[in-house]
Amino acid sequence: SASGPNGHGPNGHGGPNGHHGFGRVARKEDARFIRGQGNYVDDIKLPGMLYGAILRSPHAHARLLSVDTAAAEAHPQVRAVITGETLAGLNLAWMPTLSNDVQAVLATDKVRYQGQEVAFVVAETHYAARDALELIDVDYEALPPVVDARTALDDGAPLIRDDVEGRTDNRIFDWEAGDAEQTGRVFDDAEVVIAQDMLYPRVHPAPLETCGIVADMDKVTGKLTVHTTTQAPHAHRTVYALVAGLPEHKIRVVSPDIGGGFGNKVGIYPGYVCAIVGSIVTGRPVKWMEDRSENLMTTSFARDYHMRGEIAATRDGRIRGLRVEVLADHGAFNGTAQPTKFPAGFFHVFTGSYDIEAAHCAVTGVYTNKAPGGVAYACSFRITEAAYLVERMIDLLAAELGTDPAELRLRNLLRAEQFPYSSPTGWEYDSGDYPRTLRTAMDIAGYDELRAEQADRRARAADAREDGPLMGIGISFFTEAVGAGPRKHMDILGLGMADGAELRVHPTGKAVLRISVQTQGQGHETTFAQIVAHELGIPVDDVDVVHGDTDQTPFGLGTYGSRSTPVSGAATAVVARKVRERARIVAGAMLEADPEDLEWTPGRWIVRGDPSSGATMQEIAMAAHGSLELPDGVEGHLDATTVYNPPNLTYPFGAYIAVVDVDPGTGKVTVRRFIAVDDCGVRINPMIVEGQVHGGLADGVGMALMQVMAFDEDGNHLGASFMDYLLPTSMECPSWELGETVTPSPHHPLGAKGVGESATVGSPAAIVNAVVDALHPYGVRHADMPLTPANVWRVIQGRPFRT
Ligand code: MCN
Ligand code: CUN
Repeated sequence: SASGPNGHGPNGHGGPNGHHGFGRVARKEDARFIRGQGNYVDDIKLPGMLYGAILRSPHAHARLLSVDTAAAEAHPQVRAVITGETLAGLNLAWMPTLSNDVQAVLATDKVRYQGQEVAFVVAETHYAARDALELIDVDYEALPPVVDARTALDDGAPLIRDDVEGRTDNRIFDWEAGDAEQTGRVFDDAEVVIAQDMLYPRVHPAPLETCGIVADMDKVTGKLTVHTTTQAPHAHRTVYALVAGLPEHKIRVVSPDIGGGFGNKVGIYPGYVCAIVGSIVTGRPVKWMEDRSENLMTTSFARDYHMRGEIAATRDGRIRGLRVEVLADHGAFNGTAQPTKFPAGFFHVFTGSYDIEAAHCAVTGVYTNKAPGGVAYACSFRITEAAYLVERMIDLLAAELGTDPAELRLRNLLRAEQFPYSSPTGWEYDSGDYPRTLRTAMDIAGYDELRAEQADRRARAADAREDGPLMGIGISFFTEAVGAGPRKHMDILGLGMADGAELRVHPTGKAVLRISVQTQGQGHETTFAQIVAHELGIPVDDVDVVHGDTDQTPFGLGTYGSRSTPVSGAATAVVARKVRERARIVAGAMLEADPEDLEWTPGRWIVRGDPSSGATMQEIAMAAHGSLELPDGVEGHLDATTVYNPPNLTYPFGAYIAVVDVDPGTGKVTVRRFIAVDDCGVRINPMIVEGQVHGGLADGVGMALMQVMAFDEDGNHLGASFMDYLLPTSMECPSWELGETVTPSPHHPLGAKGVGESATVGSPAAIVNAVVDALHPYGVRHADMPLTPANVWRVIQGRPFRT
């Protein structure tokens, strides 16, 4: 049902959520959020609950000589002090990471980054636990740290992972994709070759709610219940089962309301394991909540890719080859989250949206003395870095050739007739019409007029030596690969990436959908109800969505990589269609007709061609639970279950245009306008999609202009508060100008593609391209993020202004 761009129109029939399907339905979950009645982990208070706090390393790299806990244990309110030694006795000092490495839960031998977990105190109150941390006496022998990834493989670099037998250096992996030889040949006879080094700095997802857990081990039943901030409850349960040796049916993971995830809540952190052990040791529930600095210093970072890009082209602007070398800083333990076979995630989709003959990338991962657990922050598994790289390279090429960057893109974008498209690094893009999307963005922007305004301003600045702001226009076009993923291609820690769904229909026609994905703000309680309503023709308000509790939902891998709509959304459509088919048989019995002779009209099965003879979903549901005689072999009720294994990923895309003004006196960048045209196939709820895009665009402003997790040469973390690590606010954001095109995914039952990370992936390059474009009269080719006033000012110092 490729309805118009806005689904079935605003708010449809009846009250807002009497709506029977897709469209701008008001978010159901907001009823509690706007009343301040959300229920977050830190709101949970269990009888007898204790509080945990973590002692953390002040050093980036040091040998642990001794940990004296006697004074802390003597504190009247302290119930337990757990150290690495305690955990080693339980065989829990180390835990597996999402990348098949191991990570220290509490340090036993060395500390390997500032903020690493050293001891865990459990006390009657949060304050007592914190106070007792100061009574623990730790003796460290400081070691030289590896702070800059570019020195990690130097001869004589300090060895970080001496816990692994036989390891002699800080190399984690070497990985490549594409055809090196073919790409080499294309570069050898290319007319134009351009190379550029660039850094995608280390940033942080920084959700407003930090990470936390309430662990409750019931010694009588042997059942462990954890309430926790997780984007993937079922995956966490399986990892706990494997780590702790507990059977899965004795573990219940509950994820209540989540105050933003952005990838930060995919992994399992040492504090979670400590709280569980704390509950086992004390026999009481234990709560542990991070504070802001702990969240910024120790949990999943994002990016930290040192990239060298090379692009080969003809003189008249036909791109022929792309080659990339990456040095990936993974921190002290390789805890990045991505499908097992892909140590650099989906970075190798880096040819992006262009028709390129040959491509090759080589990625080397290294350990450094920084926090582990990368890939988080709306990245589509490293596609953020990939999209940034290719979009910068295209602008560099445009500048070299003296071609307009929009023109260069239009000349090289994949054309509609090339889909499904097989990329040089092995991807099959499902659908797209890229030039149409870029032209739509250019129309909204008034691209030609903007270029004319820019030329005029530059001329005036050159003639009159005006000191006014410099205007820049930046484009980025991105393609994502989201909806991981087909079982034959990918798994995480051996777990396949298919999702279950269960749908029950009560006798009165009200429905309950059970899914495994976990909303963190994306509005699943609304959009998944809309999918069921759309398929069964019942009101959205008649569908309840149950999620975030492993005891109540089918298995599935959770919400990240914008996979909820592509995978669980598809599962929901499939299970609803199963219910609809069961309803057809019941309707046949009710109408005394052959089910084959019935046809579906929204909400009703009717005798083909006779709308006066039919049964609504509500009537059918009642009959299915009643005394109506059903044909032999047909079970009563309408309930159904399914497991959806996606045949391919979905490939959403978009064209973004940023207009910036740069003050050459201060280096301050103002984003004057931002045009975003997204294509995520069929939109279930256009309002929620636009909200997702707004959020991601703000992320882009943050990364492009403000954010970096910096470290000094001793490995001290310099961004551990919101005074130093800046979040964009409405003050830094323009009023977003959105457009859309709709190219349905041919393999998704609803034609939908994911969208939750699109704008974060696509927007940084547009802003950086715009700033570099503004600085063009100074001969600037490239500048690394974040383009803070100081960085921009420094880049243009000593350079003459020439048009
Ligand atoms: N949607 C739609 N039509 C489409 C595609 C999506 O109506 N064609 C709706 C979906 O039904 C869902 C929302 O848009 O309600 C996002 O869907 P999807 O693209 O499937 O992404 P996920 O639900 O899997 O969300 C994950 C994604 C990721 S990975 C990060 S990171 C991120 C993001 O979502 N974190 C977020 N957006 C976020 N938004 C909020 N408020 N908070 C976060 O932590
Ligand atoms: Cu990469 S952040 Mo989102 O996939 O949870």
